[in-house]
Amino acid sequence: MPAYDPSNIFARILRGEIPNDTVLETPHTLAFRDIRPQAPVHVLVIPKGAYVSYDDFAANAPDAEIVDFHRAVARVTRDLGVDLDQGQGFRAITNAGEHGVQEVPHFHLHILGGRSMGRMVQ
Ligand code: DGP
Repeated sequence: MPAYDPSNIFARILRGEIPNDTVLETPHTLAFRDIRPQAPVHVLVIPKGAYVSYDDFAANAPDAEIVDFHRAVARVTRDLGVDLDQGQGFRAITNAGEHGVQEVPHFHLHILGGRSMGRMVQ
């Protein structure tokens, strides 16, 4: 696992150095709109802790942070109306490392919805 780089853009957002369009904040998690949205709903959900990627988070975060993060994901899908009770669904993806073409080295989950996202494999 590469060392966590505290100068990454999401660490700066968490420190309040860069503004963001927050949709939800919980004790361990922040969700905010992606600056380059690829769908009508495009939100990034990030843990407040310093984790490089999903495997880093899943392996190393305390249980309380992991639960808080996933409950926050569910709340975001409900609050933005893309959950399956009120909406038509969403896609949740995370990019990790070079092959995942991860741009920002702080673990984040993309929540995309508001339109059909298409098949992943054509
Ligand atoms: P990736 O690391 O490839 O999973 O994608 C990073 C995403 O982060 C990309 O969709 C654009 C978004 N992004 C990059 N910089 C900023 C920023 O300063 N603010 C916000 N809200 N989003 C950003």
